[in-house]
Amino acid sequence: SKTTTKTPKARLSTPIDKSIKLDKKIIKDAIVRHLHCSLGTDENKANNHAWWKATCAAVQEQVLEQLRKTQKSHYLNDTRAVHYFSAEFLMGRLMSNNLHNLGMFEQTQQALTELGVNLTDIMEEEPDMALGNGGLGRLAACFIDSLATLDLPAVGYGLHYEHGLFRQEIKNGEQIERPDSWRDYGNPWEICRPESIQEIPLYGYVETKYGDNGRIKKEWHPGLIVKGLPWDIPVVGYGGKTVNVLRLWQSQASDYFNWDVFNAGGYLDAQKENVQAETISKVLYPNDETEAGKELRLIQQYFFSACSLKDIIRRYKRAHGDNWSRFSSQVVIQLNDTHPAIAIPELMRILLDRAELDWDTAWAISSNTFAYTNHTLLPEALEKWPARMFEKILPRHLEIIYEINHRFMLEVEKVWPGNVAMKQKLSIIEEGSDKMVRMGNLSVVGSFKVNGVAEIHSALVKKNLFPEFDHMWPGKLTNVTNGITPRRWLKACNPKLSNLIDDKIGSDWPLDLNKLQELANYADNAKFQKQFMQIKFENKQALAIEIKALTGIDVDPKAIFDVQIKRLHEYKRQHLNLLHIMALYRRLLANPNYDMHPRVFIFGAKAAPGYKLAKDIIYAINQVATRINNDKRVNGKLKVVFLPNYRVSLAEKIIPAADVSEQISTAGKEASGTGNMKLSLNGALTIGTLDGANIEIAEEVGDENIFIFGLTVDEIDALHKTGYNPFDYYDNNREIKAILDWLETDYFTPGKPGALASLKHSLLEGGDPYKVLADFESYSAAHEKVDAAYKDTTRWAKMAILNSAKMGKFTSDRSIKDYVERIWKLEACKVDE
Ligand code: 475
Repeated sequence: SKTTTKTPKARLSTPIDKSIKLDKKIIKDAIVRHLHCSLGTDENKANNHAWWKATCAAVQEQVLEQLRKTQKSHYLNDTRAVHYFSAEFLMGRLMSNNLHNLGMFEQTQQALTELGVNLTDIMEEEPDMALGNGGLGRLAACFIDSLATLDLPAVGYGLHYEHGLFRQEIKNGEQIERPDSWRDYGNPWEICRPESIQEIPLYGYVETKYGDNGRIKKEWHPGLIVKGLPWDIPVVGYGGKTVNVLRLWQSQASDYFNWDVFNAGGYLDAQKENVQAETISKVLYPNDETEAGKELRLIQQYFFSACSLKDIIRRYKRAHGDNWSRFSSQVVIQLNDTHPAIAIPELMRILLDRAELDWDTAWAISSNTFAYTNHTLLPEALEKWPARMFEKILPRHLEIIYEINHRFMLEVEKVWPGNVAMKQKLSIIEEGSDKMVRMGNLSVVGSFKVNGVAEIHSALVKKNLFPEFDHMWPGKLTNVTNGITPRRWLKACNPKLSNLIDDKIGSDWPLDLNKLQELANYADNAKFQKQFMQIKFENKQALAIEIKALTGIDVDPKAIFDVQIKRLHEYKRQHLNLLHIMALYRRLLANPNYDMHPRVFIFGAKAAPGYKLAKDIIYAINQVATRINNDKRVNGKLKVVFLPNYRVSLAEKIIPAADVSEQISTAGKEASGTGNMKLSLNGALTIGTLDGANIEIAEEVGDENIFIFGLTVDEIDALHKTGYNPFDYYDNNREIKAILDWLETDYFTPGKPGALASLKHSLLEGGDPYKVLADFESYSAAHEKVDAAYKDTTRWAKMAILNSAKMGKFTSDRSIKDYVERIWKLEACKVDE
């Protein structure tokens, strides 16, 4: 039947009937056909890379069929759609995810086995799509998975970086950055769409004209035009019905401007402009939560925002012509942080200068189209651009921003008459010797909703970051707690646990994660505990092999695997973890019978290349690791592993094998965290502060199934106000003093005394801005509780099971349903069969 049904609520699609249609014979034939016809090789000659590509091509056939059906349904229904604008999409690998979501994993595995090929091996051939730094980019990837799974009309828009996040090597304990070349041998999942190229103006000047009706008209004469070429990555929903797209823009030189130079014999000059244009999408900025303030970064942001807006408008006009009245009821744009906030003045420019609407009409459309997500309160991450740089690159946009601000200041005047200080505080323009454009303020003023990413974070956004905006527009600021896709972060990455869960409670939990609650009924069941912990053990064995291969270090899977995996940042406090490891080491040296279950501390972290102290911490972890791992005296009770090049595909191997999850940020600093959710879902117990989503995780699992320690947000505030002095802890705690002094010797850096001193200094003279010393004792005490709990194997098994069982809230499907209800007001659109 060819009927299309609209359902009022996001529907949970019934899983996987593809399996019946697609048997392994068909898959096998398709793989062999692609080996022959697309790759020009055969079964005897093909290496793993060729098998991987042929298998991708076979899978892509199914993907593209569903993509066509989805696009047709969306077109025929003329649905309202969400457009997720993000400078980052940290997708990782796509093969396993696509196979699972299409419901053809097992058949493909069997088909390949019959061809003498191992699916797990060939999946290792796929480079990660690392077009993001960390949490913010991975959240975008989880969200587009959920959007497709819930049959919601959605497009992801971003940049097609030629080089994603750098590859990290460790040489003599130090981080070395190497370029990431994820596309050197092509990307079998992406489709180039030259028919949808956009042209984007930059630089130049603005001319003021007087139109026939006496109205002032502005005309921007750009100094450079670049082309945006879209690449589409299909995003397969679970159940394989809806396939949405992630559209990523690549910059190219536009021949338009270069011809004159070229014809005049200036071939090389023309090439220079080409290089400049193509630089825009060359490389992802590797800064996590700091703003570099670089011109190229602003151009990147404008480039992808402008391409995406033009793309949206082209599609809107196809259905609605020049009638703009329905724009904001058909289009909602979610700004993933302020990185795409330039889209706000860009839409205003199009509505004013191109469509020639009056200001109020244009503003009504624009401000009902955008919504903004804030991901961090760290002041160094809040984007500000020098007005002078803005004027050079985007002169017309700066004018529009001034006008937005002028009108906003009139509103402020109404609420706080005569209050100059208030105007200075709220202004989109920061006055001073160098005027700055505050992108956060612009985003709040130009959006109809603003959300934080966990309850406490959203409360702090209201209380500390934007209190006056909350007063002016009650209800505009809201919360949507983050989530993760259980398809990638349990079903695909932990097949053994997934199968056990299927056997116990059935197989619809990937679509309805609250079903995991039923596992709580087996938390005390000795047989289930044994099965659950046996799987954890086997996952640890597999990780031990990986650790050996990557670092040469032997670890015992019977030890506690204690994991801290995330970007390296002082506020995340990897150095608190390290100080505690040194404390354990010291205790073991002082007392060889010191009672502790053997522990392996595992780190994975990249530091921004320009972040000196973060790199020093990586070096310190590696040096301490080398010393401890080679010290016979610790008697196998302590190992430290730094896994190089932490990324999505490595996370998928670490997380199923973790016993303990370190979530130890200074309270008030981690907006949400999402690794905390992934680890708990896979049965790791959290040791963590009352920060970000840890608080909501604790609410779900119960205080008895999590190890909470440290100062609360209010206590940190109070400490800050009374005046925090790290020397109080150094002088009064002998263990802290001994450890910090140890860092200054050459004990961990033979022949190089003082090589780790920067760490000590940041914690003492540097003022210990993240209160590491204040939380040390409480952290150490919490670790003693972890140790005691692990020794009681029955108790630990129960706690681990309850962690998995209680993670239902943290599926990104729930986050997306919250966005739909509170912000987007979207309807699901089923795809015709
Ligand atoms: C938070 N990245 C996590 C996660 O909401 C939270 C900033 C500037 C430039 C480049 N990248 C960034 C972030 O701000 C970021 O990743 N924030 C993170 O967003 C998702 O779970 O707590 O730190």
